[in-house]
Amino acid sequence: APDVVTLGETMVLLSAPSIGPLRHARSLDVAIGGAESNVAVGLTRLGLRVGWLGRVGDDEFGRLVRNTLAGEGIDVSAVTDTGAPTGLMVKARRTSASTEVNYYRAGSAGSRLCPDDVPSDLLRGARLLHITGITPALSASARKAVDAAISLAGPATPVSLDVNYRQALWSPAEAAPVLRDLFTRCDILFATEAEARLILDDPRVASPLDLARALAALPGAPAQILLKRGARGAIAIVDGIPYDAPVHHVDAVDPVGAGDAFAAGYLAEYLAGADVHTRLATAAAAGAFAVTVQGDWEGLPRRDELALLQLLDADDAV
Ligand code: KDG
Repeated sequence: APDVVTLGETMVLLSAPSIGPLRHARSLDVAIGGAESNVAVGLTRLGLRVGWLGRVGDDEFGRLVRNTLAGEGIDVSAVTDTGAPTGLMVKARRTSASTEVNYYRAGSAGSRLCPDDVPSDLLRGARLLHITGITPALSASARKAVDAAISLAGPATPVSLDVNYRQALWSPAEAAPVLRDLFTRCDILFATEAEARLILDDPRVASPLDLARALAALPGAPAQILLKRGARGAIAIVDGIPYDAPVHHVDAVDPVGAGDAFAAGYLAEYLAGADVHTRLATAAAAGAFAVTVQGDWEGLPRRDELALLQLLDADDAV
């Protein structure tokens, strides 16, 4: 049985290899991406067994999603949906420093995920369930699938939630109550500063540490709160104690997927029984690796590659 189970939508990711308006791109690279499967790849490379649940279309893109994840060693329990196509995500680089993502996923196979797609036996044996705030934004049935996964995992299985608010999928007013509910049902929370403000609904809270503390003080708050600050690092509050994650200055070429990498690094060490400093060190390292490579997950490190970070880190360069 897998150590970790996750569920969500994984799309085919088309990205322009050249910089500039997408309509002038002469070709597009074909890959895949999805927040939860990105985390699944990261955890697998760090030595865990991971099960991914989702839906793909009965099409070549669906077969690409399935093959890629299976090829990474993930236990794929994907339903093939004959009634809808695999969703697409298109990534453009308008300038060398900006990445823009557009979805073609409304009504996709992945968004039709439903509670029947969540096998109880898989969850019963898992040591962790990982979910994101993307899945409940996809459809009512996908939201129910997330609820079913949490229920099936049971109170003894920790749940990690990456808030992953996506403004293209729902408004803050729609998202806030759903995300607040998930917040009280998770044990480990990953959020950006903007996402923390969305959950808190308090624009007065200013510093990152105050934000993290305010989250930790909410009723039903998870014991582990990770506030991600991109290139400025991350703050954790674990069992009431604050921690700082290391900051790495690397040559970032594609920021998409950094948060998933951070989550994978943190969760892998958490499941290995490591202390909070080690969890944060691996989280920060995995994030640094992810952003130095084009693609949402391709740059994720294996355990034996983590030491290569010193070669990436501009802080250590002479
Ligand atoms: O975290 C990166 C993901 O956002 C990306 O891989 C695509 O799952 C995705 C989404 O819905 O934005």
